[in-house]
Amino acid sequence: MFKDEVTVYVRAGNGGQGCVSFRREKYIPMGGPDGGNGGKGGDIILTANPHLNTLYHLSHHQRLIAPNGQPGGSNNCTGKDGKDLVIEVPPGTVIRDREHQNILKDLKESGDSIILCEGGRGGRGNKVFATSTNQSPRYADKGAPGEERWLYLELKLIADVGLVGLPNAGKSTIITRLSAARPKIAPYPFTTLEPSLGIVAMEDDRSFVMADLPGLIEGASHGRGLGDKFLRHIERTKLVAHIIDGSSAEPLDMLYKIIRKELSLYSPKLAKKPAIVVVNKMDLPEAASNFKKYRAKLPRGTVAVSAIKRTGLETFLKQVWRKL
Ligand SMILES: Nc1nc2c(ncn2[C@@H]2O[C@H](COP(=O)(O)OP(=O)(O)OP(=O)(O)O)[C@@H](O)[C@H]2O)c(=O)[nH]1
Ligand SMILES: [Mg+2]
Repeated sequence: MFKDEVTVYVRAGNGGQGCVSFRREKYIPMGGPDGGNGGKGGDIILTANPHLNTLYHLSHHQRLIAPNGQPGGSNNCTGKDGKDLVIEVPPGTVIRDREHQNILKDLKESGDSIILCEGGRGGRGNKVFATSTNQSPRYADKGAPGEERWLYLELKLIADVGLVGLPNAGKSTIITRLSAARPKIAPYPFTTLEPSLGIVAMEDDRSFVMADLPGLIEGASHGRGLGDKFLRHIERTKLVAHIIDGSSAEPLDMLYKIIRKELSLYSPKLAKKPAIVVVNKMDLPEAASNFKKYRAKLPRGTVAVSAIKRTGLETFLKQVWRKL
């Protein structure tokens, strides 16, 4: 299961209570106060783990609470600190405050991490309060409460190039030809319901990350089809590869414009990203004649490929590499 947004409540541990205690030992009359301090509560830490690629594991845990510090003990024993709660998320996770929607941190690289809530300080034991005028204080501090907040986590996959296009254009077929990713492929629209990533290895050790996305249709910005929310995953790609089904009965330049329009409605910034247009299914005679007919109306450098016959894919990769 893929999940690219979750809201969670997090709370750091409370500080442990300070201890009120007096030293009582044979032959040591009036041993004085010996209550230890409480331990600090555990922090809430978020960290980016490169082995994760979804937020699904957090969707069952609405509340994540770090352990409290232990109370102080007699004999000047300090309570144990609560263990920090480390929450792992995939790189590319943007952390927002749920209420104000401001970005608290963008965990872009693997290993990036942030302390989101600090554990409460432990309370001081009665020993600390002893003074010359009050040598046997009968009070101690309570531990401070841990910080708490609601978070909104949003995953924006980090890929170099994202495949966009109408449903059935052959996006998933292309990524399976170029990488080890194996999204489902079928001759009906909306086969792909969630994005997937694949690493494309070129010769001489060069490689880049490609993202296959669900199909977009006209009106996606108003929620038609699967909507356009998954476009967040190409907000960070350096490049957009726009796949067109060459065998379509509709004019190819019109198909091209539908997607361009949806991209700019989603985000003008996205629409300005460098793009490569790919006409697929060139093994079919309709595609070959359509390509000839509409080539001039498509952007310069449009590549013709057949994912099934594996033709043109080299040229496509070279173009991608040059633009990256
Ligand atoms: N003839 C031919 N068929 C192709 C080619 N590429 C893909 N197809 C077929 O087109 C259909 C759709 O392919 P997908 O790869 O699932 O298309 P998609 O763009 O990922 O579709 P959605 O996930 O629904 O958006 C499948 O039946 C594929 O076998 C091609 O180069 N030539
Ligand atoms: Mg697909």
